Amino acid sequence: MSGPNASDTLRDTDATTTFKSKTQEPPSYKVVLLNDDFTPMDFVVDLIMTFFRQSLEDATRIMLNVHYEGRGVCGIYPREIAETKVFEVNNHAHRSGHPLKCLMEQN
Ligand code: TYC
Repeated sequence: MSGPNASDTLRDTDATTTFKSKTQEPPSYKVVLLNDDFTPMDFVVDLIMTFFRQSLEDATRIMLNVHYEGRGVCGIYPREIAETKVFEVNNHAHRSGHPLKCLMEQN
């Protein structure tokens, strides 16, 4: 047998029968970097390597994607980890005198 059964599903009340698992993954969040005209490229590459544990090659690719597309995803995390990344990245940029901004978006 395959498919959902009565013990692990919820039945919708409308005519369309859909099933929802009771054991859903917690929501994940994209941590997004925004482009600006002032933050130096090498600072952004360093920041991506440090805070998102990326290689020089991948950090450079992500930075250039942000530079040309206006924004880019640096990583996907559970809510509290994403919140900490955003806070630390924005703090680091601000303390260093750069306007770079980081935000999170639910997936
Ligand atoms: N656009 C910046 C420059 O030309 C580089 C940059 C990339 C800034 C990514 C912010 O999130 C950013 N120096």
